[in-house]
Amino acid sequence: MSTQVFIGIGANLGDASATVAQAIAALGQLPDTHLVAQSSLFGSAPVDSSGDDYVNAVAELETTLSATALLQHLQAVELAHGRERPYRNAPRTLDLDLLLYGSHVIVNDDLQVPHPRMTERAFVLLPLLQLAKDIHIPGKGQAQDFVAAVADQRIQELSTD
Ligand code: PH2
Ligand code: MG
Ligand code: MG
Repeated sequence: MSTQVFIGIGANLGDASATVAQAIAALGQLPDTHLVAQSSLFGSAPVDSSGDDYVNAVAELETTLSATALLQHLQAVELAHGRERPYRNAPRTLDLDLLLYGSHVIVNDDLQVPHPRMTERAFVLLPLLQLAKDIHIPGKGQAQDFVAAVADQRIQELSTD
């Protein structure tokens, strides 16, 4: 049985648009995984972070990987793009966040799913809703019900890819 998964993608160092596009391609190459859809790329002001505007997107996958195995692959793709972690929310070449893993709720030392801050961030909600306007966030509610509260966060669609 495969699981529907949504990955949040963000970058604000280097050629962020190119990095996000390469990351989406890399997600499509993961073992036991299909890339189902990708959102547009969005430009967004840093939230609790610094530096240049981010480029953000969301990818929808179908996978038979466990959440833990998928997380390890995401971290390998981040490292392949030169990700360093000098401090929390530091500017980053590439950030891949496991937003939703089916309707599972996962809390362990390495992983929290749904991503704990996804309902507070326009750069997650808008691309996610492009792909799945009726998506439900386990333990939280309908994703679209959180959009009004993030209307003050600056974000714009960069492309219609
Ligand atoms: N990621 C963060 C912190 N702040 N801001 C924007 N605009 N986009 C991000 O992807 C982002 C952020 C932590 O992962
Ligand atoms: Mg993140
Ligand atoms: Mg992350």
